[in-house]
Formats: sequence, C-alpha cells, structure tokens
Amino acid sequence: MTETHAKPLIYCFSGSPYVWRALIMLEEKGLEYEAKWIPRSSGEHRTPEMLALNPRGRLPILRYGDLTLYESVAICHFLELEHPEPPLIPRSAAQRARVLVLTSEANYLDTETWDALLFALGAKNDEAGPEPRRQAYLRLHAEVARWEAHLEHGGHYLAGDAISLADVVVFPGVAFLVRTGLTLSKRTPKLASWYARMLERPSVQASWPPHWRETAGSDAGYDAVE
Ligand SMILES: N[C@@H](CCC(=O)N[C@@H](CS)C(=O)NCC(=O)O)C(=O)O
Repeated sequence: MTETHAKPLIYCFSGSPYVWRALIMLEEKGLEYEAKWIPRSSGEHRTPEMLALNPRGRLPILRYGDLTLYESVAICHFLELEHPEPPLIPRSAAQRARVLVLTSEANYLDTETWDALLFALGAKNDEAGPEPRRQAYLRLHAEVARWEAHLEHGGHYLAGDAISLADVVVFPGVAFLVRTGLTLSKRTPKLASWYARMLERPSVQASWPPHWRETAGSDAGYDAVE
C-alpha cells in the first residue's frame, strides 16, 4: 500500500549540495517539513527500502503525500508547481527560459568541482605529475569565472533582481567550493556579493548543513593556481 505523508519528508545527507537545493526550496516556500538526516557512512540510503524509493541509491528523496520524488532539480520544480507563491520561476517565457538555462548550466559547475576535488582528495593521483591537477583547478576557475559573468547584468541574483530557482540550484555548489577552499573576492567580486546576499537569506541559514556548523572546512588548494 502507498504510504501517505502528511508533512513533506526529505531524506538528507549533511553537506550534499543536491540535498541542500531541495531544503532551500522547502524553506523559501515556507513549508513545514521533516528532514531525516542519514549518516553517509551508514549505508542506510542503500537499504532495499531506500532503493525502492530511489533505485540509484542517492539523496535527496522527497516524500510528499503519496508521491516519492528524487533528483534535486525535479524536486525543486515540483515544489514550485505545487506551491507557486512566492514565485521562484518568473512568469515571462524569456525569463523562465533564462532560469532553465542557468539551472542546466549548474551541471558544468558540478562537473568541474568534482573533478578538482578528486585531485584534492588524492582520489585521482598525481602519477602524471602536477599538471593534470593544475589543469583541473584552472578549469574550475574558468567555470567560476562564467558565473561571475552571469552576474554582469548587475541584478542582485542570477536571473535578475529577484531570487529564482537558479540561485537555489547554484548556491549550494558554490558554498561547497568555499567550504573546501575557494576564495571569492578579487577575481569574482560580483559572485562574492551574490554569495554574501544568499548567506543572509533565512532559507539558507535554516538549511545550513548540520555538520558544517560543528566542523571547519578544508583547503583543497584551488587558489594556489590563480
Ligand atoms: N543528480 C542527483 C544527484 C544526487 C547525488 O549524487 N547525491 C549524492 C550525495 S551528494 C548521493 O546520494 N550519493 C550516494 C552516495 O554517496 O552513496 C540530484 O540532483 O539529486
């Protein structure tokens, strides 16, 4: 029988940028929800029960009424459609398309982040010398520069003067980079201001990854190749 959830229930890993997107969205919509935090090392997200919810064994997973959803961007879109106020996707076709372009482009930031991080963590080794790592860091900087360029329009947020789904989707990835050692300042002043603005949002503060409150971040050394 399908389980029905009176309050949205979201399964979370602390520090996952994908999970964080969905949490920010729930907060921006002012929804009451329950967050179930799973320690990543527990493997609980791969039990048969959890794999029945998301066969990929990944989080976030949202249970909403009798609906089960996974994939962070899909969850965000669902919440927008189900709770249109306050709007996080603009009304006009052109603005709406802009938000979709930016949310799609967030994948490139993810790719460059994970690539650089794998070098930083030593998961990709340096047998070929320091150059592959340097190149990965440079690609990351080039990608970050694209997001600086996206803010050239002078608005407060990625798609203009109002927060949108684009900010919700992109912010956790940038916060993750900052936590692992990226400095946003000299080369990316607009991104630094946007980041500071996002930090002030109650939705971001309320959904801040619990273990980030207790432990310091790391320094992957991305800045060393600037
Ligand atoms: N495309 C998925 C990606 C979700 C994802 O990869 N989540 C990671 C956490 S950052 C995960 O659950 N990994 C499984 C694991 O660590 O075993 C989304 O946007 O929701």
